[in-house]
Amino acid sequence: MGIERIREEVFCNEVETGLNDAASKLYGKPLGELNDAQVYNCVLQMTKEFTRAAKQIKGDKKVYYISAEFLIGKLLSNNLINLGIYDKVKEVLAKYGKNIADIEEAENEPSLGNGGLGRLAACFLDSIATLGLCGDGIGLNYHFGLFRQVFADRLQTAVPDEWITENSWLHKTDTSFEVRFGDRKVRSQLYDIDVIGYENGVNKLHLFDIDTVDESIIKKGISFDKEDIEKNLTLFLYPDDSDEAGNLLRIYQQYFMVSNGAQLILKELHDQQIDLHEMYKHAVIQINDTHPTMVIPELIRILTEDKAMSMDEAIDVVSKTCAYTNHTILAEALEKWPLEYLEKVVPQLVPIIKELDKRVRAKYKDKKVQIIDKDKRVHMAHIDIHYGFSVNGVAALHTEILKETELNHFYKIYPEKFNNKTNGITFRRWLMSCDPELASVITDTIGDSWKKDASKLTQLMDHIDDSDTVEKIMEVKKTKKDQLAAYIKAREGVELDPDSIFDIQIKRMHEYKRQQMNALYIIHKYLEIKAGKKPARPMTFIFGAKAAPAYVIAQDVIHLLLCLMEIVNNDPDVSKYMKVIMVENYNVTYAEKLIPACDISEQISLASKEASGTGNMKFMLNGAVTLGTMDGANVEICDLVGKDNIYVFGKDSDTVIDLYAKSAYVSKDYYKKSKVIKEAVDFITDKKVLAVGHKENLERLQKELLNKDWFMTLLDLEEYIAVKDKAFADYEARGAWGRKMLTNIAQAGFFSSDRTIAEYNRDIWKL
Ligand code: 26Q
Repeated sequence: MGIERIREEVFCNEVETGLNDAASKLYGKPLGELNDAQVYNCVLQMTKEFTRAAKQIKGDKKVYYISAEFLIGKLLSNNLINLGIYDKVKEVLAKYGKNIADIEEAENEPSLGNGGLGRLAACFLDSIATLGLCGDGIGLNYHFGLFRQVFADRLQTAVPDEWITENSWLHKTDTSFEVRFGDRKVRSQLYDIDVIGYENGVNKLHLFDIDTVDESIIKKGISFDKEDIEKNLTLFLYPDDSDEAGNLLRIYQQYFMVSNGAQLILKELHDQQIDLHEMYKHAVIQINDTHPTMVIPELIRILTEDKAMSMDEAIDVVSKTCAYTNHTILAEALEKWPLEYLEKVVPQLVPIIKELDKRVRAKYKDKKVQIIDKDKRVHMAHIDIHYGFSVNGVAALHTEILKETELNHFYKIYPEKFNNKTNGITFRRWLMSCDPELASVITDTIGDSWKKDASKLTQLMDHIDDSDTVEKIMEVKKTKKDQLAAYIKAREGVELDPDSIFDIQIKRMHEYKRQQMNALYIIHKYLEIKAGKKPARPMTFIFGAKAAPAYVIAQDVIHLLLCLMEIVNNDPDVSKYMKVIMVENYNVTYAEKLIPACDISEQISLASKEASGTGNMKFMLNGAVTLGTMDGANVEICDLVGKDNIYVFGKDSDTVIDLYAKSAYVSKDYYKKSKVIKEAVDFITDKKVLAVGHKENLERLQKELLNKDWFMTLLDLEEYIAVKDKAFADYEARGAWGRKMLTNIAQAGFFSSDRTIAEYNRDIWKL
């Protein structure tokens, strides 16, 4: 027996013993007699034991990734894969009559993020540990993550989504700090979650909380008493995604996070007897968007007040420690807090912020780079740029736009601070875990070195003319479509045809992402079919999206989609040829089912508005072909796969930026000029739609498109229809389509977050 085989058996025995021990300890019963939820708890217990035995990553310098959101999703299968015991656990469970997929279902999803920014933070933690880098996450332990979405009367309603159960991945620690809000004090409690690298060591995600949170203050839906911070501080993740007005509670949360983070970092440096004048040699703080920006003044405050540093010294050392990532150019998403709010919540930071602003004013006359503007609003990003050593965008185009337009004034002052780090995704979750069938075809074709080095996926290009490989990839896609159809049937009660084309748009609901443009395409197809023009193959249009509860137009788009779903799916003339489905409560878990089953990936934001996108990367990795604008990381996808393997349409970012600058876009002109556009927009308030929907919502949405259309839906609609039709037609040349799929998979290696993190480390962190 070979040594490998012996090791495997030892491992297998350990897994089985571990599971049985957990079963008898937790339930006093053998594993085979437990229900799925109980078995889940046993696997959780055993995984924690395995993790305890794994190596804790150490280093002379450490990165602290501080973020208001960590959208980690379910952890079980990812952790088992990273520990290298997934197959063993599956085998042992099967021996006891349990299916690992059912056990995974029993885990609650921690939805501790809104969307891309939070999910990126989670992928980054996975890659930091996988590369063996010493680095922890710092965030908040929200008792309720993003709301659970429930459709009622074809409208979105929001209800609390509890995720913490008696047994969870959280470890209660002995760490606790005092946090002061003016003269009110609260005491924090730190919980940790282990971050397990792929076949490597373990880091930590530190989530701060307070013991006095009171879940009983929740009233109807997700409303609650905003006043009593002792009861509500970490109760909810804010459901805002880039367009919501902030308020005091958000500032309370942000300060609670950064004050705890700063104290934790300083304590760790103190434990290593580091001279704080040299803290930047041992610590680097990556600030994820502006939500944690107050960590800069907070550190300066502590260093000057408690650690006897001069203001000059403190500013110098903090500036050498902090780096900032920008995730948006949408003006409304850049945080600007009224000074008066900060005075109410964190008066102790105000003199520091004023001092930082004073120094900027003394040096630069340009008002656009001031921290406090004439309306007494504090521009959080400006603090990061002046008092951090690195500013990065999240895709090549995004970084160029920051440098040339949005942050051009700063770029002129600090060209050396600006750099690009194109986003990435962890292949452990977004391929190995969610599409093991595809992972196995890849390994059969090129071996498994791609698992540690994603750039090896390009070896698949050697097989592009090998019809066997292409065939296998297409068979996997069909399998995943069958699985998704079964899942959707069970959850939503809608029957999908797995032989139809699965066209999928899943992401937060936002006007700039233009789900409304996709809706107009669906209307257009519906009208064509009604007029007798039948498509070559049935089409399935799938959506998943949550909208910020206060974002009215986003709610209206959801309403329109739910109305179209009702009309299309119940029209016998049409439903043979097309179906529409908007899945309820789209989240990470749902994404893991939808992405592997996708044929066409909708990435149709208005050029210049989507900083990067990361869903686009997940889809391509799973063999979907992108239909997209030249925006965010789509530009890099296009460069990698070539024009034959992506469907590109729409005006480019230069044109769009120019239209904004000149206020030259008039949506009505497009409506008047084009019969197709007019018919589609008019249909929003057609009697068929009004019969199933609400007049108020539908009229408001239609008016918005005709009179404002801030994100220029009608500008790109005709080209979108033409290019989408072309994609559907090309799908019929099955062999050629299979080669497009393979090319996309082969070129996706660049988008591994391992590559992104290696770049952060090389250029910014230098661990
Ligand atoms: C700001 C102020 C007040 C309240 C809420 C907010 C807020 C909350 C969440 C602002 C922004 C967010 C989230 C932004 C986000 O997810 N951005 C996405 O980041 C991804 C990772 O870089 C990119 O791929 C996406 O393009 C970008 O939209």
